[in-house]
Amino acid sequence: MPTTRREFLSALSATLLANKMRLGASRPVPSPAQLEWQRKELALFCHFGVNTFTDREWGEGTEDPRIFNPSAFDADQWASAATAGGFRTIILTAKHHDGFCLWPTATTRHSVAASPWRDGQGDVVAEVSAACRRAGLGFGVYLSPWDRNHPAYGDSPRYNDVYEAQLTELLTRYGDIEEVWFDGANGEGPNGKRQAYDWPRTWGTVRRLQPHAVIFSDAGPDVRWIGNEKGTAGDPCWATVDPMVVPYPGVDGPDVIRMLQHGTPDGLLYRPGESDVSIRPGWFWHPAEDDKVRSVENLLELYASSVGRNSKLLLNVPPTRAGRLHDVDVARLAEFGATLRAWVGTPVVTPVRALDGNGTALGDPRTLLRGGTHDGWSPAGLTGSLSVHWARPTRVDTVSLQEAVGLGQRIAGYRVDLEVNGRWQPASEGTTIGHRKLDRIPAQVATGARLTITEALDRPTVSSLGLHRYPGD
Ligand code: FUL
Repeated sequence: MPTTRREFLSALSATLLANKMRLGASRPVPSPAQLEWQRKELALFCHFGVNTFTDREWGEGTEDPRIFNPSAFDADQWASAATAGGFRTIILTAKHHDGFCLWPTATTRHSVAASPWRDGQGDVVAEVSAACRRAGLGFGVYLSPWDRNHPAYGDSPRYNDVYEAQLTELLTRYGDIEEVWFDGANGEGPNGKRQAYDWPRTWGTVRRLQPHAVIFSDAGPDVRWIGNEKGTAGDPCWATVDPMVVPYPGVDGPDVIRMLQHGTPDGLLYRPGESDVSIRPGWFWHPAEDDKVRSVENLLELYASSVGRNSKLLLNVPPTRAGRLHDVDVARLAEFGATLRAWVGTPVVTPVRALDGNGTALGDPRTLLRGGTHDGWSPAGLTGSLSVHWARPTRVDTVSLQEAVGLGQRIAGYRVDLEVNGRWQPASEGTTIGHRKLDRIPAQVATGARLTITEALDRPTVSSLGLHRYPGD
């Protein structure tokens, strides 16, 4: 790291300056790419490669490329399963730690070109990116820096050139890349050597070749890891972080995990968290796990503990040896998508009146609270309340709140009360809201809801307040 530390700090100060200049804001605000990334809420992760054929999680790098031979590869099937589930992006493991490349690269013979699949003429990255484009989905790549096959690994400058060449191929051949996913694993190479990665160079390459892509690593720079692989963000969860606590990928320790989980209200950088988790116990497909696919209820809980806490959910669904997503997983995704649309996608009440804390009418709540990124309802000062009212008593058990995060994340305390039989009853309270906060509450038959902002770091703007009912309740 020491050789690159200076470059890190200069990149950091450039980002800080850019943050300050954007909208002239006093608090960090998201870049347009970060904002768009978070609004998509759900991305599908696909771990696919030689491990799919060896039934392993981490390949050794010694696998024979001839084992890679999906029998009925169909990237459109992946894309339609993603769409049915409500996912907006697919991120593919173009290369995992075993070093096998899913595209015909000039940097190694250890790739699809040496496999019998499509007579060595196939290109998984090309087919998945094209399927995403046809389906209107974003496309992202995972390129493992750790490479247990490449002979140059551990010979730092030489391997860094190889890695740069691989990244360049991926970022120049397949159209728009929405997210580049950098895993922090740094083990030994085939020669027993460890590699010093050159992150500033790598990130610079992404910026140059795909300026609209967001870069993920545990430390950012655009999107941070949420600190676990359970699909659970911290509560509270700030999009802002202190970069001095998480200065570069691979840095470890309890302070780091706390920062990744919760962010910090006084963080200088806007760096929202991504929650990666698998629909099965493993990241790759294993036949023995076909009956261990998460239930719809469990997936909805993951949504609530990630997206519902101001994070993004990156759900891994691994393709099988056929090169298709398994029927069980496909059915689960479709059911998850339908249930989520019926729950968070469908408010059970349509408020007809909105009043401020003094009882003054605020205009049509549908216009005021329509989920904008830069507008909504704001109290006169840092705190205040708003109530919405609807015509018929209705059973509700979930509150969904959104903050206009385009202005920066500002809300640091809130309370929700429900109007039950003409009286306000406490329903939920919390700290951060951010892009979305989802609170499941004891079911009540209510005619109104009141949101009170109890603490904020700057004048807050609430962009939506939705009342919902969990399907089946
Ligand atoms: C980890 C890797 O070691 C796993 O195999 C998987 O790819 C996961 C998403 O990241 O660090």
